[in-house]
This record gives sequence, C-alpha cells and structure tokens, in this order.
Amino acid sequence: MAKGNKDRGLCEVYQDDPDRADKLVFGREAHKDRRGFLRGAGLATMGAMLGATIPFHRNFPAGLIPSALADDSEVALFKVKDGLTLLNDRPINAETPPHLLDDSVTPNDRHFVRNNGVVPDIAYRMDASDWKLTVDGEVDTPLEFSLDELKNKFENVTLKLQVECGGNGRAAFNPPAKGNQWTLGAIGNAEWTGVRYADVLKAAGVKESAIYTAHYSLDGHLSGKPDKLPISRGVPLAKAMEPHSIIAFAMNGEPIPPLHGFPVRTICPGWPGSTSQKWLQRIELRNVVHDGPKMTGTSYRAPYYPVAPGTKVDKADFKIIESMPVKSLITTPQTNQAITGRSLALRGHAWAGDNSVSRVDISHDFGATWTRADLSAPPNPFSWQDWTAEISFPEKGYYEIWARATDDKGNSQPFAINWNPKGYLNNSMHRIAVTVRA
Ligand SMILES: Nc1nc2c(c(=O)[nH]1)N[C@H]1C(S)=C(S)[C@@H](COP(=O)(O)O)O[C@H]1N2
Ligand SMILES: [Mo]
Repeated sequence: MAKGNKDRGLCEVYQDDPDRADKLVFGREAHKDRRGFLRGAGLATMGAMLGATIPFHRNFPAGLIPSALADDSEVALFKVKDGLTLLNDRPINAETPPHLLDDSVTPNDRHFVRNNGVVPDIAYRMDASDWKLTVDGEVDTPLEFSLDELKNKFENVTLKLQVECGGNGRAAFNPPAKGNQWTLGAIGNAEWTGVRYADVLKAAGVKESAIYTAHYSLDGHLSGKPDKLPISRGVPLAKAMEPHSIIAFAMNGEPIPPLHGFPVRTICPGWPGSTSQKWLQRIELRNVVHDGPKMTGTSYRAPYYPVAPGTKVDKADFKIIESMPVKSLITTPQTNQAITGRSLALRGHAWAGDNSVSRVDISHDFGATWTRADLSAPPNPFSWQDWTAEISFPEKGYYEIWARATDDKGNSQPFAINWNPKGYLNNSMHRIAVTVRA
C-alpha cells in the first residue's frame, strides 16, 4: 500500500492533496465530499479492507496506513514505537508526546525518530558480520574496524546523552517553515554505550591539517539512486575530540534498534541531532568544512543575527548551528488535565546543548510570578536534568503552567519564538493547561 508513491510518504500526500492520496491508496477517484480516508466512504472502505470496524477511528492519525495493511517494512518497524506521533512515513519521522518523555532515561520505544532516507538492510538484519567502519582522510594511518574490534580496542563508555532535532518546535513558526512539523517531542535522552570518538581518531593519528569530520552512512536516498546520500554531516574537530562525543553501539543496553542506527552511530550530544549520524560506515577527516548533503545551503543553519518573522535572509548570512539552546519540558502532568484540590506536583527535564542548566522556574499565572523548581544535577555532562516542583492554586479555574530554564551562561528560554527561515532552534517555553475543578 505505502509503495503507491515512490517519492513521498502518504502522510505528506494526504496533507497536500487528500483526493490524490485516496486515489493512491484505493486506486480510484475519491468521493467528492470526503477529505482523508478515515471519514464517510473512506472509513467504510478501510473497514471493509481490514474486515472489521475501527472503534477508535477518531484517534487514527491522518494519513497513517493501518499496520494490518502496511506492506512497507519501515512502517512495520515503526509499529514497536509506544504512543509516538507519526509525522511522515516516507521517510519515517515520529515524535514523542511530552507526557511520554517522563522517564529520566528515554526508553528505546519512546525515542523520537528522524530519518532523511531509507533504513538500510543491515539494520533490518541486525547482523554486522560484513560491516566495517573506515577512518580516513587527514589521518596518519587510515584504519578499518569490525564491530568487535571497535568494541574491544577502545575503552567503552556509557553516558546519558541528549539528542534533539534542530527543527524541534518548528510547528509553532509563523509564517510557517517548511519541513517536518515537530511540536515538542523531537528530543530524547537515552543511555548510549560506545567508544570515544576522540580515541578512534587518535588511533588513526590526526594530521595538523584536519579541521572537520565527515560522516558517511548506509541509508538509501529516497530517490532510490545508489550514488546519492540522504545526509552526510560532520562536526568541527574540537567537537569530535570532546570526551562525550561517542561512536555508539548500544542504546539502553541493547544493540542500537534498526530505526536508530544499527550497528553504529555517532552521538555528538547537545548539537543538532543531524550530527549524530546513524548507520555509520565511514569517518573522514577533512581540511575544509564538510560539504556533504545537508551541510551546505541553508540546511541546519540559521542567520547569525536575529530577524523579524518572514524576513528573506541572504544565504551568506546563515551559519551552521552548533550547540542547541537552553530548553525544558513539563512531562507531568499531561496538558489539558482537570484536577481537584489546590496543589499539583510537576515534573520535567531541562537541557542546554553544550552548557548545563542552572535553574528552572515555573509560573502558574502567565509569567507574573515564578517559583524555583528543584533541579537535579546531570548524571553526566550532556544529559538532560530532571526537575520537580509543587504548585498551589489560589482558587478553582483555568491555569497555564509555564516552565523556563536558565543555563550556566545566563541564557533563559524566551516566551516568543525566535523565528528563522528554516524553523530551527525554537526554545520558547513549554506551556501546559490545567483546569482546577473544585
Ligand atoms: N544516516 C543518517 N543519520 C541520521 C539521520 C539520517 O537521516 N540518516 N537523521 C539525523 C537527524 S536529522 C536526527 S535529528 C537524528 C535523529 O536520531 P534518532 O532517529 O535516533 O532520534 O539522526 C540523525 N542521523
Ligand atoms: Mo534532525
């Protein structure tokens, strides 16, 4: 079913042109007064195809192909994800609702997924016996490692590390920015095990001329062209040499799941998730800033000065995004809850890219007054930090709870969105709604 369209996911096609999408799914013209397939005649047709009615059809994400019908293996892989919102099915892009990010360490099946291309075969097979990692370019001795060699030659480290997509929060941009419409949940903080990126580079011998790394992987381009890469990014040498940048082979104690990069990926924590290259097969050291797909143009770049919403910015004024900004989430309670009683326990996390978080403040009166939350130290640098707070309400009614984190350099989260043309870096405060009934 999902293979009806080669280039774009059905979610995307349903958004742009539901009639055309229906035609792709059902192989015939859509009914005139119908938009999307899970209403009216579309719902009936889908029910007939499944051989059953769909009691919760109102919850069915727009454009999602029921698992029972999906013959697309990527969508089948996605089935293991627990409660995530699918934004696109080709490539797979899915985010985690904030209340499902409550754990200090994000479980594998609750970690968001951002793919630019097609999951490679090796990841489906979960068999790395014919896999090698090559390290070459501006090194004294190019090296190759099997998975066992990589694990055995270098000290193994286990760290809790934040990975956040550069476009997390894009959905709130006005005027809108093209790309995945992430709301809040393109962030995860799993426990990764691997070897230090620096140790691997040192083994090959870093030449004086090396200034940037380049990551090459095994995922396929959406066009199906074998010589085209969906994404190949890298980091300045200093970030690669930072002791918390790792080449990971396990996620929460298990081999990295297929959607997250089996057998090996980089984790360059605190930087746009795109620097954490999945399905890695080669690291090249370069004497220039890497120029692979999604390194150039305006990809993962923002103007180096603030711009008003809607401004057209000259390409030359964009710079590569490095550290992600300070940010926080309220993970308990879920937004839009009704409570009884006058007090409420809150919980969440805060993180700040290369920096650490020094405080989190909570407001229940639209920012007029703030209460300092109880903030935990990070278990290791580049992990998010947990916080808790207790809020008291003066009377019944509708409240919003806002969270604002401040990092150790004095940066805090803004209320308004710092708009930029490509929709990156939105670190505006997280707000949830609570109704106090009595
Ligand atoms: N090979 C490869 N690596 C990749 C990507 C990709 O499409 N292909 N997407 C990147 C982006 S944009 C992000 S945000 C992170 C997401 O990692 P996750 O899917 O494990 O959450 O992976 C990065 N690494
Ligand atoms: Mo990303």
